Amino acid sequence: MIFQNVIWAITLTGMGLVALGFVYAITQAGRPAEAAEAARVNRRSITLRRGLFLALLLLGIGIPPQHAPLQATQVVDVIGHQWTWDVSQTHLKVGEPVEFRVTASDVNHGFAIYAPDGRIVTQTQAMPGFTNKILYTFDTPGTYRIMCLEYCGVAHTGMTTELEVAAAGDKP
Ligand SMILES: [Cu+2]
Repeated sequence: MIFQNVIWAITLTGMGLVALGFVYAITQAGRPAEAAEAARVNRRSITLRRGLFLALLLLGIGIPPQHAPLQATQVVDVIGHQWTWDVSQTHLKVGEPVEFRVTASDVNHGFAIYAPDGRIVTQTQAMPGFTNKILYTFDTPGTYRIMCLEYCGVAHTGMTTELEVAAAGDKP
């Protein structure tokens, strides 16, 4: 299972629990409170909050750090400059994961890859002093276009370059 899908499932479960909490609160609204009942609910709420805090703490410890290697067979270092892309490797293969490590040397840029049919396939921010990683597997060979998605100065629109993605078995 892909890591993002695990996080997505955890997020949905959490959202579901919060929604159930709201439904419970709504069904209980308007009921007169008794002192003993209020004290019991308060104690229970403290116990629940402690348990939730502990669960989140344990979950947080179990999540792998962002700087961990993504185990891609192809790695591409990308640096955005005003107004060019410095791409370490422009010839890639279909069907094998590519790790893009994206940063910038000057200002924020938007790193986006467009398929030959003009459809955007993946994107991230290119930020000075920080490296964003994308793991992407090309499923169609062809000439892909890298474009900047964030206005970064007067020649922003010219900030494009190309990636050649070869079919499996072809010479990259
Ligand atoms: Cu730009």
